[in-house]
Amino acid sequence: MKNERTFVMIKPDGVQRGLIGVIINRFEKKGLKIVAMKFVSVTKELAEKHYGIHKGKPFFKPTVEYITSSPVVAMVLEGINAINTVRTMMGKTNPKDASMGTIRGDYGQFIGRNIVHGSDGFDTAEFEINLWFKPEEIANYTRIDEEWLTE
Ligand code: IDP
Ligand code: MG
Repeated sequence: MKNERTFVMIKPDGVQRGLIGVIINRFEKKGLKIVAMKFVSVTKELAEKHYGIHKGKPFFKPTVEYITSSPVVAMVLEGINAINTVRTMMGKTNPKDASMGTIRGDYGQFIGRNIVHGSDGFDTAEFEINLWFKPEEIANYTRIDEEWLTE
């Protein structure tokens, strides 16, 4: 089990539907540490870089349009197994297939409105964190509950 950082975004529908607080609250309660966070109106250029791996796929253009349609909350979360923990907490890409108890399963209904993004692996996390944040925007600190969170 490794201490990791992962990039997480509350997508435009999450912001518009007033879900910022409940989503952040889930990650906080799990014990993931927020080490960077900002409210961003995403440019087409940033969206295209973020989803660059999907360039050429039929959902690329609509996804770029979706992500640039309204502000998002971008953050870096840190914790043991943070990358997989966030993916598990988000649920499957299509909210229709996502288990109840996951963010997408509890709050979403359509694949093109799936509320939240989380990096899918170590290399992607590094790429996305560097794409969205400058090093000085990421904080190094200890949370007072850390020693009670780990064994
Ligand atoms: P992920 O967000 O669970 O990692 P990816 O396959 O990496 O899923 O797709 C990136 C994003 O592109 C999805 O979260 C969703 O917003 C959008 N997307 C993926 N597949 C489709 C699709 O078939 N129709 C519409 N949007 C899609
Ligand atoms: Mg992905």
